Amino acid sequence: ISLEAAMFQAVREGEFLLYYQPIVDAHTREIQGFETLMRWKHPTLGMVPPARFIPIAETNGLINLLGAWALKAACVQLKQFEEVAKRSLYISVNISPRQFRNDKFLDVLDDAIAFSGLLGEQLVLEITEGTLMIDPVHAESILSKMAERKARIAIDDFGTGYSSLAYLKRFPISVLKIDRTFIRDLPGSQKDGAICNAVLDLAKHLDLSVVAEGVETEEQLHYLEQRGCQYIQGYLTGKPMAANVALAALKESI
Ligand code: G
Ligand code: G
Ligand code: MN
Ligand code: NA
Repeated sequence: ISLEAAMFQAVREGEFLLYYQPIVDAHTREIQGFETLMRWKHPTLGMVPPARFIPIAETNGLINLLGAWALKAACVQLKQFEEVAKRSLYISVNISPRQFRNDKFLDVLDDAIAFSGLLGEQLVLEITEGTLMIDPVHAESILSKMAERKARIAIDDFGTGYSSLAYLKRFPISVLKIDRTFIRDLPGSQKDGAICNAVLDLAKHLDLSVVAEGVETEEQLHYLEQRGCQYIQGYLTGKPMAANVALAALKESI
């Protein structure tokens, strides 16, 4: 059977699960929140990477169902993380272009917030530049409704899309996530250093938070921290992990 047919079966069988990658304070390294990353544990194929199944789900529309489940499950999970950590945390969830444009998206968001009992401000929704640019007028209306709910918007893979900086002025954006391709060759690469510095400077003046993605070495963390990057996400400070592993990490940190 095709991967696509297997996906519908997988939804029924509950084969999708969520991993959580820590987002830490660059200075203290304390966990501030987690990015939710979907996984598919297929009984015979093993772990199917999201790069294989998300594009299919995006094409056939299954992403709306999967994404709604992920958003709600992640919000509920965050409550348990907070109980163990004994402090407030946030959860960052990827929203695909098709989910973002779906009529039901705001209902899905409201349901996740109400069901979990999270505050809107504990929720970060990650979208790409491309998602905003497909239909900027519609995007503006959805984003303002998200802002009413106090949910924050992060631009994922920042700097890799085809868009102008004008959207940073137009839309209520709170967070820039520097794409890991700009981090990989730090601190050696002058060009990547210049790009990171420019993003950090821009963010400072626009009052945005910055998360550097794909941080794998102490040198990279040090470089970014020295330049005012407040948040770090990467294998150095935590790989994407199952919920029970994340819980253990939080327990250890108190
Ligand atoms: O670990 P990583 O392989 O988890 O994820 C690869 C890509 O899959 C990410 O860049 C992200 O864009 C996408 N992805 C992972 N989880 C989700 C999800 O829950 N929803 C959406 N829309 N995309 C996801
Ligand atoms: O596109 P998005 O930023 O949503 O997805 C994050 C992706 O980056 C996931 O596939 C995740 O597994 C991966 N990732 C997270 N940290 C690191 C890292 O330190 N190095 C590399 N190479 N990939 C990472
Ligand atoms: Mn992301
Ligand atoms: Na990214």
